Amino acid sequence: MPRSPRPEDKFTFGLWTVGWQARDPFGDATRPPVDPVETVHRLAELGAWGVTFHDDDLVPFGSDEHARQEHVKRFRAALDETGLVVPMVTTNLFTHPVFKDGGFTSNDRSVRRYALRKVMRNLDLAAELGASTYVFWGGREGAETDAGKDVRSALDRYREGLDLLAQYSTDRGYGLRFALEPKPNEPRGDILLPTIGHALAFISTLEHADMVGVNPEVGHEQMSNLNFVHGISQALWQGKLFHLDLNGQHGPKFDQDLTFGHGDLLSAFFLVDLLENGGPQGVSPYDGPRHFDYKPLRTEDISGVWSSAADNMRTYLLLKERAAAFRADPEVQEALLASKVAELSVPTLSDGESYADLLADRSAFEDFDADAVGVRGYGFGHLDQLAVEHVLGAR
Ligand SMILES: [Mn+2]
Repeated sequence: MPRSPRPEDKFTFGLWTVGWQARDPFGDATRPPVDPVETVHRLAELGAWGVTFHDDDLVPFGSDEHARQEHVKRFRAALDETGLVVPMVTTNLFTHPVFKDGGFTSNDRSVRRYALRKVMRNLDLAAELGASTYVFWGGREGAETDAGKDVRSALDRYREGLDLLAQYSTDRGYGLRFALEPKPNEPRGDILLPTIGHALAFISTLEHADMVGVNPEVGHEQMSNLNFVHGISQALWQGKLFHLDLNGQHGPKFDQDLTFGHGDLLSAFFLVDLLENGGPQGVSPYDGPRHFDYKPLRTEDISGVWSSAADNMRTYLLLKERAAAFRADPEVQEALLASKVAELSVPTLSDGESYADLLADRSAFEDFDADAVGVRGYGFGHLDQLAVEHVLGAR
């Protein structure tokens, strides 16, 4: 039995997750709308730390300034009552028909100018609510046809938009960090910056590259059949893991947004192990929010919504317990040693050794018995079995 979630676990949820009315391309809503104020109270009761939102989740699109102020005021009051924080905010540049060809990369210049203004207005609100991260998911930045989109120009415009917004945030002293969220497809046939790797390469071209990182989502990488743990590891390695979206996914298919762990459980286990124990001496290499971006199943009623929210946190804490037990198991430590896992952190050349020294080292080549070394097994299978048994609670 895991303990109950606590604010120090830093669990956060998007308003749009529990608030999803379960409309899909084939069917109508199966649930009523949920008032953001109720979401704040429910999440606080469940032990969450914070809540996140797209501008339009909090203030319906097209609201006048007075209505906007009222929505924000009610939300703020709920935050004050519960102590919930808003660590991340983002923009909806995908629902309204005006964004059907994208926001920052629409072929229509007037749409691009409108999109920038929509983000700027919401950056003001994000800063006002104390957010430290601003996420950009460009779900409509893409195409269905290669004929209709000049991808190099689209990337120019994407960069222009992010450079401008980074300058705006910096000039205003907002202290926000931007996090780009990759996704390969859906809703567009092909989305720009489809994977963590594409996003990292793009970020290196930005004027304010230092304040821009990534917000990878479990299912988005797995839709492309990529290993999420590897992607997160590289983002950490490059100092670019600014935020992350946890959920579940059954391999390459449509974006399922399942409850965390409900999909590839072993990957979820190794992800939690990485996030909680992956640093030197077992110190967490990531201290940001554990943010859930999932959708309660369309088959569930409103009570199923709140129980699924709790399930995300419960599964994370269970896996955290299992990962700690895995690390503490003497047989696992022995297996790690046999597999030479720690040896990979030893540089291939010694301190001060040059390639000339390597060339002079006969034991490295001339006298190296490749056949004998080639015979040795690494024991990764045994290590993996130990992990499986820990996940199953068998050890
Ligand atoms: Mn998703």
